[in-house]
Amino acid sequence: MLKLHGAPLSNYYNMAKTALLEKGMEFEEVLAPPSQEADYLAKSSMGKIPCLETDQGFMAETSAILDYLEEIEAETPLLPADPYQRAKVRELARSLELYVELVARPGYNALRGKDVPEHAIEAIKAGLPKGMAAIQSLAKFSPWIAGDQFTYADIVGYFTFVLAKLSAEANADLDLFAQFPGASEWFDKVGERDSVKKALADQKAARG
Ligand SMILES: N[C@@H](CCC(=O)N[C@@H](CS)C(=O)NCC(=O)O)C(=O)O
Repeated sequence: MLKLHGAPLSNYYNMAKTALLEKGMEFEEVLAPPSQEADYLAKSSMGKIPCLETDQGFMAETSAILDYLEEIEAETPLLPADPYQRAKVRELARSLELYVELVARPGYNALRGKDVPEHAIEAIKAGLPKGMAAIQSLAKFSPWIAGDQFTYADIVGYFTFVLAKLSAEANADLDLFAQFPGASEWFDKVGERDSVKKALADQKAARG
């Protein structure tokens, strides 16, 4: 059986977990913090979470995990059938990670009451509006982020914005959805899915 290693506090872990839940796949959760210990680095080369344990070995990087799940379980697809549309979903998911999640991430300390260095705040203020403009040009919200099919870009988007919105508010006094028609409605709609509710409930329980 597949084993997902990581922790429910991680937004990346929750992306992989939500995809497994959406697909109705059997999996076991193995609680593992990020680690630079040799035995964990052998499973996840940067020591990050999540990583997925399969019969053939381990893999890390959420985008690789999402693509792998899609290839082994195509009955409940999280990508469109058409190659161009599949690439557009991947383009959107990659853009969410590179231009929103990773830009907002240096500000997450503010959400734990810790200091964020001034240079990081400046990078968030400069980078997030640019990243959001890119997402705005790609997102459709009709009703899902990439069009009429619920895809893994919805999952990546949801768990990106859960934290990125808070980071933008705390560090840059910026409402990421303010000038983004359809974004709030889409976010709420994704949040109503059983898979997402389960991941959030487990996250809440882990916070104690
Ligand atoms: N690019 C990685 C990012 C995963 C990631 O950053 N995970 C965080 C937890 S949310 C982590 O393990 N942080 C510890 C570290 O960076 O050493 C992925 O797509 O899975």
